[in-house]
Amino acid sequence: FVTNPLLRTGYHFQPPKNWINDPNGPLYYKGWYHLFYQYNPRGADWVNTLWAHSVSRDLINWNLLGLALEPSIRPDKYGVWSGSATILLDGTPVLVYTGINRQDIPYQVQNIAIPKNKSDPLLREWVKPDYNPIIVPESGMNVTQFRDPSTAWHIDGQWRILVGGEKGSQGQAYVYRSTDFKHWVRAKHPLHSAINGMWECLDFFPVLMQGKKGLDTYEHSARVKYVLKSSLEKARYDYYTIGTYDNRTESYVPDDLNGDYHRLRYDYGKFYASKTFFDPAKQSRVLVGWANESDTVPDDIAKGWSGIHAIPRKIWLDPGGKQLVQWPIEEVEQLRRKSVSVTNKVVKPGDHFEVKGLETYQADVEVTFKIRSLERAEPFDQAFSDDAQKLCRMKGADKKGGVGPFGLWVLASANLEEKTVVFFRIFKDGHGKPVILMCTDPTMSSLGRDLDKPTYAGFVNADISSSGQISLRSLIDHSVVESFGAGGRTCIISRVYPSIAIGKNAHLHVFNNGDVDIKVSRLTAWEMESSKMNNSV
Ligand code: DQQ
Repeated sequence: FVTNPLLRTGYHFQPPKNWINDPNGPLYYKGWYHLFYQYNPRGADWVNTLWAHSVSRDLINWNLLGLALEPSIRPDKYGVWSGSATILLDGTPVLVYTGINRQDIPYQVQNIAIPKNKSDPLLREWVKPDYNPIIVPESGMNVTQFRDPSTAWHIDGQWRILVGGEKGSQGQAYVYRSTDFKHWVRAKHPLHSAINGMWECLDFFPVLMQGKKGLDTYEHSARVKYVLKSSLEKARYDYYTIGTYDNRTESYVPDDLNGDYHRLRYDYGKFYASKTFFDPAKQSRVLVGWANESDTVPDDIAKGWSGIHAIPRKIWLDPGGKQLVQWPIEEVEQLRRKSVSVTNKVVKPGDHFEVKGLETYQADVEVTFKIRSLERAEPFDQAFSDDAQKLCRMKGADKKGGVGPFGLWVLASANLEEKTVVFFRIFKDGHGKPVILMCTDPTMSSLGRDLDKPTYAGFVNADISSSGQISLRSLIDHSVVESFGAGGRTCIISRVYPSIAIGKNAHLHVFNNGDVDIKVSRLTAWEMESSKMNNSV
């Protein structure tokens, strides 16, 4: 059943076939958004990858251009791995990426590519100057853990770029500086380091302390905070901290000194190797990320494709300053078609109702739940305060609770033997303060075998006591369920492969498995049109 074409996404980015992973070097140039991505042109499994290239006017509808960077020079002969784009001061985009230069071990060096023809808005051809590689590991460095250069930023006449690494068990954000973007010298100390393994795909960018407007990487003032994101190779999650950056000492200090261990994540689901970029057209910072498959590699090869990208998300600092907020870019709403709304509907304990009158295998659902009282909320066990996922595994969607679990059954079969559950469960801590858990429970998502069905969960930092309500949005797309709790304070994307609840056999329900009434103040579900994914230009 995994080869059923109805499990391919309709509006989440993927090329026509084969393997993809990390988004690379997203950028905006002369009216076009450019997305590069790790790609295997020969099959649906990971081999030493290269960069494929798609362009878009809106980050939702894509044109496929082909390959942008292939192994072609000594410093990238055995692989063109991840990297980033920087727009130079004169407006020229450049790509900096990791090349693998040895066959026996993945020895990593950093290379640059520049457009052959700057007047081509599609940037079809890239040239690798003969001064490559621009950065090589020094003696004593772990040469197979030295990769994924970040977007560069410019302050006081100097460029800085980050390269991720590992020293002992410490993740490293090495800083390299240059005045001409050719010759790079490492700053004595890393920007930051911490004990948690290799830091892949580092991203470092400023955010305004107030408002949703995004900033370019070089905007540096007293009114900004910085975000440092690392993709932790072992955990396969994207973690970030918020902090301050001092360009004189070239150091970054997280506001929460334990932040490296408190583990804020962009997304509590299957979301990895993400990257942000500044969109000058919309003046916003946009996050793109990869969601891999949850089936087996032989299944991927049989179906001929593997990997999708999440819907690009606008990202900004929460007014409290302690976390980021993410929301699908508004352009995705152009795909909304037929809709159905439900208002002021009470769901009694143990009840559920189906949202009828539309197809929901490719849909966008927004719902606001009203909770009359938190009196019956279950007591929160502090032992789980750092492990939402474990709590959710124990108290899955079908375990009765006090306030919740309540939420959505998506991609549900007619007889409900298959369903993916996206829900909230509200607890009360020792001081009577609500603790909100958001989960995606895929354990019943498919009767198919050999599927990885991890329960994903995160806590939601939202004020439910005074508002008495909480919102949920889910973007459903055949084998993707991408959810945003409380306006994007907590996000969970997961991959599921129903064997019955496919296409027109997929249903959508609202359920309440708690002990108190929950009111749906408003629910709107839209059928989503497919985006143009791989058109030619
Ligand atoms: N994938 C790339 C690496 C990166 C990893 C290779 C993260 O450059 O560290 O495909 O998914």
